[in-house]
Amino acid sequence: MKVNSSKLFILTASVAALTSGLQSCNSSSAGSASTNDAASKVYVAPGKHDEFYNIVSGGFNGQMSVYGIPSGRMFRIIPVFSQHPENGYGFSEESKPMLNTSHGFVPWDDLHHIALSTTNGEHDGRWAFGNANNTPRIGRVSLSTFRTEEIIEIPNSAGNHSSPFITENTEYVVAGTRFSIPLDNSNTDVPINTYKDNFKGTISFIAVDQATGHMSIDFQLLLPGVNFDLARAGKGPSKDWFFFSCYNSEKANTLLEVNASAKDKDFIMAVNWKKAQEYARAGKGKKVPVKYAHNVLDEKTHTATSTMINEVLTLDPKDCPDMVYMMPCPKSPHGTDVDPTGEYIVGSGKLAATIPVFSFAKIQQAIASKNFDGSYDGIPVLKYDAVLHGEVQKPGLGPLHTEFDGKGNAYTSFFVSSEIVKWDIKSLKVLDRVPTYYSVGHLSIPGGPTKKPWGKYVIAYNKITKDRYLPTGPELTQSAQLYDISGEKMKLLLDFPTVGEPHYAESIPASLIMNNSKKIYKIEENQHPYAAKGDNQTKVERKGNEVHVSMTAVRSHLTPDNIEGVKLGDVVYFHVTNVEQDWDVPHGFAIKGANNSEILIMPGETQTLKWQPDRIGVFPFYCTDFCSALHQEMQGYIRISPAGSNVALTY
Ligand code: K7E
Ligand code: RUQ
Ligand code: CUA
Repeated sequence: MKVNSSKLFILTASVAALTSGLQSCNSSSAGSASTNDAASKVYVAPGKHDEFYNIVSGGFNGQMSVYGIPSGRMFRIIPVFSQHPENGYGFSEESKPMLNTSHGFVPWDDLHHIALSTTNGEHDGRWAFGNANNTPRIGRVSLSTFRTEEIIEIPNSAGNHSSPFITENTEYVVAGTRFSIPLDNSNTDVPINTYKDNFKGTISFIAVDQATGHMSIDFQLLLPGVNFDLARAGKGPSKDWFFFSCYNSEKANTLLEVNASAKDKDFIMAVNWKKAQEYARAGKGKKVPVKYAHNVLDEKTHTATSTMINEVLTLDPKDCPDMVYMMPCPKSPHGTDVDPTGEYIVGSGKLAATIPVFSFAKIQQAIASKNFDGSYDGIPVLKYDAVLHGEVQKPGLGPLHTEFDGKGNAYTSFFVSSEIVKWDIKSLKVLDRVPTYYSVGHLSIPGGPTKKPWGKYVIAYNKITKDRYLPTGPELTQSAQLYDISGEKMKLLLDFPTVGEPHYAESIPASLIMNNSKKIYKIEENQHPYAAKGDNQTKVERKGNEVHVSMTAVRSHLTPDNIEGVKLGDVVYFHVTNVEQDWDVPHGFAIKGANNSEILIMPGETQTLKWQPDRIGVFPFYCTDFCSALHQEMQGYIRISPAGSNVALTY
């Protein structure tokens, strides 16, 4: 659909009007940027594979989703912080502990950012990390099973937005708090207007075990009460450093829209994490009491266990010199991004008229010569001019995020002027701009945040859809757009709808993942305590008022399929083992009246549905996944008798 420039102007102008301080709007690049050969460039013929996996945040649906690029076809939803009826995640007994927190069972969250694991700064295809913004957590998804394997809660945090961002060799995943809060172990019942005295910001450094991927909070930095927004680790020369954008350096606790935009500059905080690690090892930290959950999926039983941890090591910059510095950055920075060489750090002030680019070499010189501009809460502030490589002038309105193509170019998303702008990192000259439909948030170039971008495409994740698709009532699908960046000019190729509200996404060559993608779980490795690895191992056992059914599922029967002797007041656990050993033959299991979804069992594994019958009668159960010509025959009955009846247990 062609959208004329006046329409785009009205849309972006009304968005601009919502943002104080911005009156004018630039509509220069409106119109359709699509090319004639676009269709052939995104066409992946039936039976052919896409070139890239695109792992996309689901935003407020709490999941990650997997797409193919360039086709834009969606392959899978991976539930992380949300229950997912399709595969029983968060409903099965095995997966429920994954969603446990210090607040109890929290089966929803807001997943903003994806971080794919790297080795030596390049994608390695092992894991995808994602953050929970609302009840602070980090999840780790295996890129072999495409399942959530681990979730760790973050203490002393609220609004875990500045995460997960990773160091060059995935040594650490960081989690920075967006909302400053009174620390968990302090008096937390304080008047909100004592913000300036009582509220702290924290950044957690979560160590990742390279063999297993297991996460543990190594240490936490106690920082001024600003709002941490986004971050990037350095790479190459800057690999020991981390850069965090901070807004609300005014420390406002009300009407942030106005009060947190009072100052001309906020900060990008530079942290020498290697040094912080040394301080932590040297005993400079303090262990403080907290309470947070750590949930891990066991490989052999496919069962998650949740452990509560009650202390965390904190480091205070006052006790740790030369660890943290502030760099002034024009107005309310959102994204902070590091180029593939590791020398340039790009700040994106949402309300700024320029894009500042900092030089890592200059930062080092300024630190060595103590070229400071005072301090902020005791943290040295580096002089803006001393650390600046330069500013991109008049790039657009409302810069948010920047990705790189590995050829010396940067691509920045502009929410307010609704466009992607390509510019040269060294000369800071704007080279090209294309409109997005409409109001892009994050953007993604395959390998864009790594040392070795694959380039070729940029994908825009747009916040506003308007007229792009067939209308579906008051709410419209979210939208992504694919642009060809192989030439000098960017070319729009495709719109495709997305699930939830994508924030960040990463794309990785299919070749780095597809050969490792798990096909089956070996039945002989199944150590689930209730596994029945063949029909001869099926059984029904009573333990007090618990009835445990060890059932098998195979094309095309469930065993046992007639169960009697269960009474009202009993709790029934259906432990269903899929004894198939073929790729892509799941069986499902559901029972009438169960209020907790179904389960889906992959070949070789056991999953458990807990069911508390609420009345007497005969209840059918069946396989929910169409698995063979006789799928409809995969069914059975369980009889529930009155409490105290003497019907014998038979099956
Ligand atoms: Cu990464 Cu969307 Cu949470 Cu920018 S945020 S857009
Ligand atoms: S039957 S393969 Cu469930 Cu009507 Cu459809
Ligand atoms: Cu098994 Cu349908």
